[in-house]
Amino acid sequence: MWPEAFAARYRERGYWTGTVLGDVLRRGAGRHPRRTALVDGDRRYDYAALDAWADRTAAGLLGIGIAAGDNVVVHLPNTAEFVSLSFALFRIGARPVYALPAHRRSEIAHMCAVSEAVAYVIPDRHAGYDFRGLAAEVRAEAPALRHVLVAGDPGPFTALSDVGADPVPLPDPDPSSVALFLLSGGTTGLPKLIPRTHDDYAYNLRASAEVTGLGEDTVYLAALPVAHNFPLACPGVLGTLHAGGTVVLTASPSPADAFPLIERERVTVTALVPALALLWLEAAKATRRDVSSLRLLQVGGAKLKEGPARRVAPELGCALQQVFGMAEGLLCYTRGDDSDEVVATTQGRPLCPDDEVRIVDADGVDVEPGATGQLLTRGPYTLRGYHRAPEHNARAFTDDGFYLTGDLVRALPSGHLVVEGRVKEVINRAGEKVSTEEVEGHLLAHPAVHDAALVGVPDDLLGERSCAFVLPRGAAPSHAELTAFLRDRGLADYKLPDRVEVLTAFPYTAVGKVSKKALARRAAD
Ligand code: J2J
Repeated sequence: MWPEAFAARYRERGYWTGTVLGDVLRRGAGRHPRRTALVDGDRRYDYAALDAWADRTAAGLLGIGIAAGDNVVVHLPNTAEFVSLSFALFRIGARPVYALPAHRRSEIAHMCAVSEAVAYVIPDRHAGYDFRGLAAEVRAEAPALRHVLVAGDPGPFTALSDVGADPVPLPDPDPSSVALFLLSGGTTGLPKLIPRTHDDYAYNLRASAEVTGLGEDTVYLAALPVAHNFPLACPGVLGTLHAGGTVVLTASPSPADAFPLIERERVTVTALVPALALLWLEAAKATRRDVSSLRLLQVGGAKLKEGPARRVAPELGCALQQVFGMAEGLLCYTRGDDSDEVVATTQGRPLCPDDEVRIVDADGVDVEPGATGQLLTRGPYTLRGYHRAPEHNARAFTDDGFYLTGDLVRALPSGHLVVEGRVKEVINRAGEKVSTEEVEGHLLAHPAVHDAALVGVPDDLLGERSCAFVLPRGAAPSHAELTAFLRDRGLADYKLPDRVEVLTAFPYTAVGKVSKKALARRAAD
């Protein structure tokens, strides 16, 4: 957590206001109870109804013994239950640990273990997958888990809809306490949990809503998985509810599903990763749907190339905002009054005047202005440490609390940043982050794999794809065999290598480490 001098400054400057996240919805329900807050397919909730639902769920959760300080792994797709449950948990001071829909046993069991979760919340089925089977496996591995709650048909577990009771007086969480945990995409080895406090996340969503120009007339389409920081609070679902707008949920961001919703609900703002933005640009050429209500498209999660950036306004008929963000905190946005040039060629500038940014060389020394180096940052909504990861924290932060982002950037005199690459061992596959060390660890568990190295290969659509180089032990395993093996180990699909290449030896660097650069060149060729 932040040292007291920093906390005092962030309060004094009005970033931390003592707002708890449960109040974001409560205020809207008081001011405009009949306005539509949330649309999920045919289900529509006004602010009063969503607020009352969250209160009933909060009372029900307390009733089954979930209390302040408890952690709950929330593994729900973009559904109304995700939103009402999140507010219920915020209100009782229990902390959602947000899993992505694509996560499977390996990730979920790890999240349950690290957070000592007391409950795990799933849909019955989603995207052709039965989550109740997964829950049975996870429960066998997670002794602290007391409840499995299911949105839909519960099977052997408890229906989330049965966890409801008449509202009871609720405790007031401390605004400086942890409100939720996000999953890190940018670290080594197993995924880390990022604690976000009420104060810091309330600032995150409020300032993001301001800089993005959200208001009561905003209709925000949540097309990316809302468990991710970007569509959740940048400004996303929570920022839209703070601004008094309407959130429209879709589980599928494909143009075939999203365009009809934009037409029907007169959507004004949405957020996409570059790979999806490219699909939308192509689909916009031929669509008969009226998407003219769109005023702003946010694109982030991976670098948007200048070519597609320049196509957004003419081809989709809306403004573009580039977003360079991270679940760890720092958010950079291009602004409405930035020139077209800046919007097309930079990834924005930091959200908060008190976001401190350093750009350093390999020795940790600040580079000359305009030169490229690793981005370090600290500020009022950037974490000071991962949850229960002291060894990793010692490497991921400087002694004075700067977070090492692992991103290579350069700064323009205006403060806008251009992302030039990264030093971290992560593959950014269509905005989804794949830790090479994590996947290599699983590959090494295969009896026919002597050694393994995963590298990213540039890809026109996804930005990057993954290629696994393996040194076999005996007969080389096939791609299909390795894929089945990794799936069996419970790894999310987006982490499966897109390609497997068998080698007899790895190239090495001068200091005797496997040369990922040489392997990446080889894969790209
Ligand atoms: C290049 N790389 C980018 C960009 C993120 C908003 C937007 C994105 C995220 C996110 C987020 C990038 N250009 N525009 O949480 O609130 C890469 C960087 C960064 C990492 C963080 C948000 N935008 N990236 O993507 O935690 O490498 O958050 O450090 O998933 O994505 O990944 P993640």
